[in-house]
Amino acid sequence: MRMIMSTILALAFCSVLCQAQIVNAGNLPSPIVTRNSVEVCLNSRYSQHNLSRTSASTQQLSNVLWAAGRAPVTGSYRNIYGVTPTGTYLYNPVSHSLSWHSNEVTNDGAFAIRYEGELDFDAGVSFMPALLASVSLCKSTESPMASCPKGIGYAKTRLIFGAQAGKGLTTQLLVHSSVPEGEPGHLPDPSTAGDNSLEEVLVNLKYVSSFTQTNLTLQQISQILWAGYGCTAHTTTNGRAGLTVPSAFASYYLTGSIYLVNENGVYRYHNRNPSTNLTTRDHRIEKITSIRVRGSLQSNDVRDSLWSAVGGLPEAPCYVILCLDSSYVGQEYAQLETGFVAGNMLIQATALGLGCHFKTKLTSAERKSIQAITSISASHIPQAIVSIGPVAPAGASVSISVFLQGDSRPDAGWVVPLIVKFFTPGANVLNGTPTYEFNLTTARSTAGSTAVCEAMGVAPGSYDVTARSESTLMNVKRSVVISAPNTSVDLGTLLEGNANQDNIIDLDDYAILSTCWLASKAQACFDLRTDFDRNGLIDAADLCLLAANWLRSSPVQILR
Ligand SMILES: [Ca+2]
Ligand SMILES: [Ca+2]
Repeated sequence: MRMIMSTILALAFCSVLCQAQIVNAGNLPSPIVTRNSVEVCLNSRYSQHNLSRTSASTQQLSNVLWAAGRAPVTGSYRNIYGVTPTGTYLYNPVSHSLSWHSNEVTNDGAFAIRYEGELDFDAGVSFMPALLASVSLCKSTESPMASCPKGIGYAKTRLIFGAQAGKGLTTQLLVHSSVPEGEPGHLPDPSTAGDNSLEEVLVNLKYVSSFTQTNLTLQQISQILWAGYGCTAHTTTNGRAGLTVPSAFASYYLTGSIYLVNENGVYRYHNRNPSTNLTTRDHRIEKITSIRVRGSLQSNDVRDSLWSAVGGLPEAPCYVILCLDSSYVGQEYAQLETGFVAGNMLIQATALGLGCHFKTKLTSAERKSIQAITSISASHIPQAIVSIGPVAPAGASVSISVFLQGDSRPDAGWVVPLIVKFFTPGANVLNGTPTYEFNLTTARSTAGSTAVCEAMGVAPGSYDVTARSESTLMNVKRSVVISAPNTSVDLGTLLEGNANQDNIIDLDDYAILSTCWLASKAQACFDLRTDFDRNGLIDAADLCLLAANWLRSSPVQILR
C-alpha cells in the first residue's frame, strides 16, 4: 500500500514538474499560421550545429511536430517522437497530441524529433516540413528555431532544434543558370518569394497518384528542381554553398544524380559549376543524349517506357528520378537526403498548384530497367521516383468519341468545339439542367476515324450523355454507365447542317447557307456556321450535308 501511495505521489510530482517544462502529455496548442511562403523558408534554411539547451515553447514544439505529421507516410509505418528535456513522447498526428513514451531526454538542443519507420527515405520526407515550419516561425509571435539533423552518438538520426533565433528570412537569390536564356539547359530563375503560406500549403499537401497529362512549364520545372536541391543564400560552416536541404557534413550525396524525365527526354540536374565543386552554385539541366528509342527515332520521350517498367508508378507528365552514387547506397544519411529532396518537391509542387507522388522500394530489376530506359550513368542507382503534374479531378475520366461528317474535311477540321453534358437518366436533355457540362475541344483520333476528347471528374454512375458541335444537332446516348478510372463513350455521328444552333435542320439553316454560297474563307461574306465540313469553302458539299439531314431534329438517339 505504501509503495502504491509513493508511486502515485511520484506521478503527481512528475506531473507538476512536467507542467513547468515545455511539454505535457495530451493535446498541443493549435499550430499558428505565419504566412511566410514555402519559397522564402526554403531559401532561408540552414543548419546550426551548436544548439542552445534553452527550453522551447509549447507553441514551437506544436508547430514543428504538426508539420512533421503532415508528410505522407511512405513505407509501411512511421512513428514520430518528440524528445524533450523531460522525456520522450509519441506524437499522434491525427489528434495533434502527445503521449508518454520513455525516460530518454535530450542532451543537445531544446528538443529533437526522431522516427521509427520502415524507410530512412520516409524520415527525410517528414523532416523537411518540420524544418521549414521552424524556419517559418520567424516573423510570428514565436521565435524561429535553429536546427540540425544529427546521428552520431544516437541510435537513430534525429532533427535537433535549438531555441536560439536563426538568421531570419531572406529572398536573396544567389543562383542563376550559367546557361544563357534560350539555349538548351537553361533554367529560369526560381522564385524565392511566393505568395503562398507554408502552413496552409502543409494543410493541403497534394500527395496524389492520379495526374492529368499536361506538361509542366520550364518555370515550374525550374522551381521544383530548385526546391528539391537548389542553392540558397546560405554558406555552410565548411565553406560550401548551402542547399534547400540539409546534408550531413555538407556532403550533398545527390550531387549530379538527380534526373528529370519529361516530354522532351531525360535531363541531369546540376546545381554546381563545375559539377562536382560544392563551393559553387548553378541551376541548369543537361540533356542525356544517348537514349536508344525503339520505333520512332524522332522522340526522346521515355515516360511510357518508364511507367511500364516500374510497378505502382503513376502516369504523370513529369518524373524526377532520385539516384545515389553506388558508393553511397545503403548509407543512412544519403538515404535520408533522398527523402529531404522528395519532401521539398512535394511541398513546392503543392504551392504551385500541382500534385506529387513518391515511388519507393524499387526492385533491383526495376532499377536496372530505369537505367536502361533513361541511359543514366551506370553508377547512379535509382532510389525513388517523384511524379509531378496537375492533379486529376476526383471521379472518372470519360473518353468521348464522335464521327464528323464531310468527305473533304481536312485534318484541322477534326478539331472542333464539343459541348458534352451528363444528365440524370430520363431527363429532358434539350431544356433540363445537366449534372455536368463540359466545353471541350476535340482532337483527331490516332486512327483518324473519329474526333475525341476527355471529360474529367465525373462521379461514377448512370447518365444520359449528350454531345453537339457548332453546326450539328445534339446526339444523346441514354443510361450510360460511367465507372472509374476511365470509361469510353461513342456518341455516334454528329449530323451537320444546323447553322443557327436551334434543334432542327430546316429552311432557316438553308437561308444562312444561301447568303454565303460559294464564299471562301478570305471573303467577308464567309460564314463558318455553314462550312459544315470545315474546308474553308461553302459549296455543294456543304449543301449536300444539309440536304442529307433535312428536317432531322435534336436529340438524335444513339443506341449503341
Ligand atoms: Ca437549325
Ligand atoms: Ca465546306
